Amino acid sequence: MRHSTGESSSNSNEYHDELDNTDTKAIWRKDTVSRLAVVPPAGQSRWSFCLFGFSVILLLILIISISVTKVQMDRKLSTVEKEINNLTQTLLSITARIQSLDKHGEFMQQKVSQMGLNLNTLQERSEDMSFNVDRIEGFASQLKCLFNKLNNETQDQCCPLQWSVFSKHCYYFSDYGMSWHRARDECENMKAELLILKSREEKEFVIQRTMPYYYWLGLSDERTGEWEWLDGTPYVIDKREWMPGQPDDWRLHGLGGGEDCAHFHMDGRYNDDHCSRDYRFVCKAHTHTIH
Ligand code: MBG
Ligand code: CA
Ligand code: CA
Repeated sequence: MRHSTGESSSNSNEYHDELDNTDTKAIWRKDTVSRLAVVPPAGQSRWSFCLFGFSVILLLILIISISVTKVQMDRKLSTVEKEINNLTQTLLSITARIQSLDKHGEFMQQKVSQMGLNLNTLQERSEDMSFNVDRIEGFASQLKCLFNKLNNETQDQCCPLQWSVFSKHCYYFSDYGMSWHRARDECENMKAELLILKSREEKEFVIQRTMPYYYWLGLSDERTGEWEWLDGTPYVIDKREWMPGQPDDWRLHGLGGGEDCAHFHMDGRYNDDHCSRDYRFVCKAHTHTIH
């Protein structure tokens, strides 16, 4: 093919050669070179090929490493999943255990409170029983006393029914209340006197029977302003025997005056109170004077 364009000016020699040299191989070589003029030179092509190859290898390495990482991650993920499953199972079993423990706890609590109730009942019964035993002992000593009396033997331990005996004396513990003055008179009517204490042992015996109620006793500061027993025996205040802060001759009760009469408080200690209050009382008599 022949061209007449400017670009072919450099080829004009080649045409010339073509004309001069009819060797077809030369023509073909020149033609081929001419055709390959649009392809980059041979050095550059190798470089591009290397670059391309290198990129492919890099890409492959990248894909492989990503795949490996992914596989590793997948494995780790499945391990973590398994662990989470295990933990969930453990948690569920712990929750179930806690719930069953809760139920057991409730059951135990019920049992404990039942036992507490039973214990209270038992305690009440044993208190009742000991009270009854006391009364039976009282009756027994009275029977013994009557028996001795029939045989003209000693009458020392004789007390009327409903009275308690302690060291040759009889004690009456009322189960009703009245003012201190009326209680004093009531005891006298029974040939006894409102309680005058003579020893620590006697006091112990008495308060075992007065607790936890208030009981009048024959102790007052009404007559002279000084504390004394009903028979005029002076009483020296021992603070340990009194409730904290007592006696205080309190006047704000609105009943007039202060507080001049002593009574056993719930725990057996004394308090001075207004004599008009209705409290239970303790009478005492010698076994000789009362039968
Ligand atoms: C009361 C006493 C009473 C008086 C009062 C003073 C809480 O006890 O019974 O006698 O002393 O206390 O606050
Ligand atoms: Ca007083
Ligand atoms: Ca008082």
